Amino acid sequence: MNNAGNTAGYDIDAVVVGAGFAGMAMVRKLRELDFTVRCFEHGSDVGGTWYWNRYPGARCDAPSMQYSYQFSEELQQDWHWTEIYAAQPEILSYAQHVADRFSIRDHITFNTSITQAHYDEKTACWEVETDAGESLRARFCIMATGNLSSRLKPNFEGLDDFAGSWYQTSNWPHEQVDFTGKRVGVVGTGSTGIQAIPVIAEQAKQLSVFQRTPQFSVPANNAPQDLEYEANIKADYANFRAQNYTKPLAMAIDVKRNPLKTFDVDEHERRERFEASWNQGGIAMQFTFRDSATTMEGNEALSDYLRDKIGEIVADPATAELLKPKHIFGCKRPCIDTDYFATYNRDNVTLVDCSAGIERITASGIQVDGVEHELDIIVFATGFDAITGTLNNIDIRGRRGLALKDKWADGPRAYLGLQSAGFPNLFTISGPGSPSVLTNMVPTIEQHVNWIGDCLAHLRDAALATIEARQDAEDPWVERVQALADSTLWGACDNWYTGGNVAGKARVFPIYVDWVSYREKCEEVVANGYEGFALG
Ligand code: N01
Repeated sequence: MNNAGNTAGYDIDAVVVGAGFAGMAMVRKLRELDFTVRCFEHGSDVGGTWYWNRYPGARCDAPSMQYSYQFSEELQQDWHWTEIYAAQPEILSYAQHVADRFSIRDHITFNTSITQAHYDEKTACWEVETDAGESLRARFCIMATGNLSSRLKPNFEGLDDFAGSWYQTSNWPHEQVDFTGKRVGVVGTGSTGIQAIPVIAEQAKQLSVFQRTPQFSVPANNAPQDLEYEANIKADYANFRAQNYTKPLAMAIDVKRNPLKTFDVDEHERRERFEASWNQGGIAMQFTFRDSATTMEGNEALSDYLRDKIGEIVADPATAELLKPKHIFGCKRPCIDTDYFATYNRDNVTLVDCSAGIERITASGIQVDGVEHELDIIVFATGFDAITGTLNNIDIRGRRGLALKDKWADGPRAYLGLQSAGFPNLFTISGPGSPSVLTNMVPTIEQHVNWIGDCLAHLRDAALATIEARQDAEDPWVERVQALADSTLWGACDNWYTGGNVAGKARVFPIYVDWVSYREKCEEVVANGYEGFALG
């Protein structure tokens, strides 16, 4: 399908927005299928999340032998991950290697954002415009814009007056920031802050952590890659990947699935089992008992164990108390750390309770409860307008000029998280209504990429021009997503899953919580002739 300058009314088969792991895989897949494609990326290189979030301590919390592409056997055989959980520089260099190895960069325009994408019903084309003033017409528009890509700007009163330097973890400079001899303040104690704080503490003269809400965190127990383990996986990588696709979260978790519920065992055994999960580290903790994440009693037992752990690690009782979360485990995305709680035992680290809010930023620091904390550098790790933020920032209009952000004003509505009714030939990779951020992202991105690629090839083979989610498929899907979410405890407090961290944003849990049934449904839909989609 080489249609550049064609007479069919479009310049290119597909526009892909974003060159993170999703956009790169999509470009490669489309080229493999001989579609013409152009990808636009706001950054100056590939890598998405791993391009922007280059703050000290940034590291993946899914094992890298799994958080990696599987489309090329040669690639997965050749690449060696040096640690169980790779650090950001290694993941970024992997993305760059993939881009070079598969000539993906040839199709990417960097330093360029898509500002609008309007559907032209007459020609069944997407009219796309960039912030560089370029316009082009594409048959398909594929949003690979990421779930955590729209950073929340720090909007603290007085920030402009601050005489020192400030940084945002999600827009970290490419040059190293030197904290030596500096008084540093970190605002935010989510996954990002919890990774950055121990590393910054090692360099800074004084570190003040401004905590609004304490968080649960479990040690990663990261270690150098075990070469025997790596060799075993590489001996039959394809089978390992195939097995993982059948597992919850699309990930092999090295933990025996416990058929027991929390209170099926006595207190002593319960403690021993929690202890074993803690020592194993990573996300095993939440699978200690069958009901750890699903019932209030099970959750409370796990939460209490984790609060006790904080008390054991942190020497100062008042600081330990302040660090203990009051919410239940999992209603904010649990964190995985290296030496986070132990960092508060350092003489140069102070925890500042800003649960009543940061009053203002002054020329010389941050003021909380009338007390000014003097700082040379402030690091904001204050999170994202997740899942819909980046999509809503693009002027996307479907049939009859309907704006996607208006359709989604009360929460995103999409079928399988792949398409939204009224927006033909527009796809979202890991979009709202798919399992996305509750899975191991790279394999589940590839599942979407393959689904979309195969779908476009099917349309071409069948001489069809459009595919569009049907309203009567989308509505029950949205209800199903909500019903599944209601069976968990994850919507129980303000978090970025639900939009609860963004003022004025509609509160919805737009993530399908069961990867296994989701993948089966996607396959079933295709087997039934793209059931729930209108093909035209
Ligand atoms: O963002 P967050 P994040 N005044 O929203 C605080 C993924 N990730 O960047 O809880 C004071 O979780 C806010 O406080 P509160 C992962 O999925 C993965 O840390 O809203 N504080 C919170 O403490 C993760 O969940 C990896 O009360 C303010 C923090 O800022 C997701 O990204 C690594 C404030 C924001 O936490 C997002 O994590 C890193 C204010 N005005 C991230 N506004 C790995 O794979 C916000 N806060 C390892």
